[in-house]
Amino acid sequence: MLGYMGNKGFLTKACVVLTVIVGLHIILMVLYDSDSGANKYTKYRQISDFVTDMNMSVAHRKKVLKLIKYYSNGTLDVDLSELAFTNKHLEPCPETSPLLLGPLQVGFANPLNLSEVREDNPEVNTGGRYKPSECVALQKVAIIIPFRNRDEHLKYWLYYLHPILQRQQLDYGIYIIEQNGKDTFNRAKLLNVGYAEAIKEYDYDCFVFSDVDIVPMDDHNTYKCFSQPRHLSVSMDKFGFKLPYKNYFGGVSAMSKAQYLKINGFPNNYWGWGGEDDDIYYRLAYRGMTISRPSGNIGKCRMIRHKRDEKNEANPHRFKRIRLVRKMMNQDGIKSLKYKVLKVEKDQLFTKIIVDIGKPTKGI
Ligand code: BGN
Repeated sequence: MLGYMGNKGFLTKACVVLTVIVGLHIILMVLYDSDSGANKYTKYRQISDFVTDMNMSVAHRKKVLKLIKYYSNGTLDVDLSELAFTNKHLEPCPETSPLLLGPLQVGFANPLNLSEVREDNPEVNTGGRYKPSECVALQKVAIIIPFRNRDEHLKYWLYYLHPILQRQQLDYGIYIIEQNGKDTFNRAKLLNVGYAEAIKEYDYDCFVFSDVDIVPMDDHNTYKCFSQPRHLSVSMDKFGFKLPYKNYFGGVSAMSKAQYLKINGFPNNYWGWGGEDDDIYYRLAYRGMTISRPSGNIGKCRMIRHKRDEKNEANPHRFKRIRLVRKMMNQDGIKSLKYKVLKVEKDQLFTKIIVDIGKPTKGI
């Protein structure tokens, strides 16, 4: 019995060694045969295809790649380390996705069933995570939604946004940040929590901050980051499909990690409705940034009509706070953020994080 097993082990090893030697031979022939002008990319593809076809384990693949490098004697000027970890060589996605449809019908009359939304989006994985299988996404985007008591709105948001984000060929994750308890709502602090929690999970390079009740009406309005902070909800139905004022930065916005950190994130001390989005706008302006926007047509979106939430009354301190942005932005932001995660719920369509963010202290 033992002798037989030993024999089988030997035969398997011999086969692997033989395959590797033949493989190396083929690769070296390809390399030396190719004319000196053959570009790096062709070489990369040839090696990549070969290594992938062999269907080896990652550890094994690494060994083979080491050997290839050794035998190519330094003539191989491609980065082989990358190949060891990818099963398939994918091209980067194009700058504009070919899957976009343009203007979309958006309405909120029919009630939705979350199980159906899950079934409609089979490629979305636990936590609301997706990345295109056809190409390497250009950006890794965390979408952060401040939340409390808006389950109906969330269903519409997920129903509309998941297909749009997939067509936009983004590598994305959905984070619903729910404020626990009944104290006054604090949108900007919840957004900071979303940023802090999302980066613990994945190497996101872009953050989209969205209200739960806003849905874009054209999928060319890509939920990604630009060289300047992006305002996406530029023509909302509620404001007659135009900006309510020039520096409006509420609703849906996107910032790269660098842009967000440059302003020390968002203020933590706007309790109740209003002003926090203007504070963020001034933070950006004081750090020398400008706002990038899609055209009014592409930037059209619908907001779900609803009555003012309880415990989100207009914040009477917002006028005073706005005047103090320049002074306060260094002290108050992501660097001073404090909160406690109470529960994390992983749905197929989203990650919900229930947090204790405290309550307003007197005079704020
Ligand atoms: C503005 C609010 C914004 C809100 C928009 C649109 C303030 C600050 C006053 C100093 N700003 O008036 O927070 O997003 O209306 O509703 O209240």
